[in-house]
Amino acid sequence: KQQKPVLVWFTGLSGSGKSTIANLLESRLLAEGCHTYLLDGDNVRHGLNRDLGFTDADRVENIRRVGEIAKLMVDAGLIVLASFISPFEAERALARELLGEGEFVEVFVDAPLAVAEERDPKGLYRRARRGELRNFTGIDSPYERPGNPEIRLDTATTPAEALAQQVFDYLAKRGHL
Ligand code: GGZ
Repeated sequence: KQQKPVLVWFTGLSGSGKSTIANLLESRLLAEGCHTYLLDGDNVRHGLNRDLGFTDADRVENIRRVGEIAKLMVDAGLIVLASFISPFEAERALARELLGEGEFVEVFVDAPLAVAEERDPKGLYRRARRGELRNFTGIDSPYERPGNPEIRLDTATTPAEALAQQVFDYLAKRGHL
């Protein structure tokens, strides 16, 4: 199977649907015979980045390391999906520069704060609102909306399967599959 390696970078609030969409996309890619790897908080923050928390400085370092690891994986020939809040435009831009325009696709998973907060699958927004959890993105820590993402997904109106398909179609159109 001939594939053109790329880093697909999902950014958005906690509860926006990043990981759901990234997982659906990965399943679609695997069904096509693509070689993929999904990086997210679950497999990175418990290992490589277990020394990092959620201060601005730690988030910057989290995203910097993820960019470097993703670059190695793209060099190895993989289609890499990265699913992180990645709240700062500067670090997303750094990942873009590291990979180069031909190997980077930024996907803004655009859910209004009210929608993400209403979902609150882990009760984190609730805890943040009560002041039990500090530096929570969207509550007392900033999220900088991407100014010029390749793809913006509207999760408030469209089901996750259709959004994953949108990204799949974009990758196919760009000749990555
Ligand atoms: C934001 C937090 C926080 C704080 C724990 N702020 O929805 P989740 O639970 O499963 O995913 C979120 C995850 C965010 O980690 P990232 O590595 O993606 O963040 S960043 O890119 O900003 O470095 C959330 C959980 O960790 N979580 N505390 N204070 N999200």
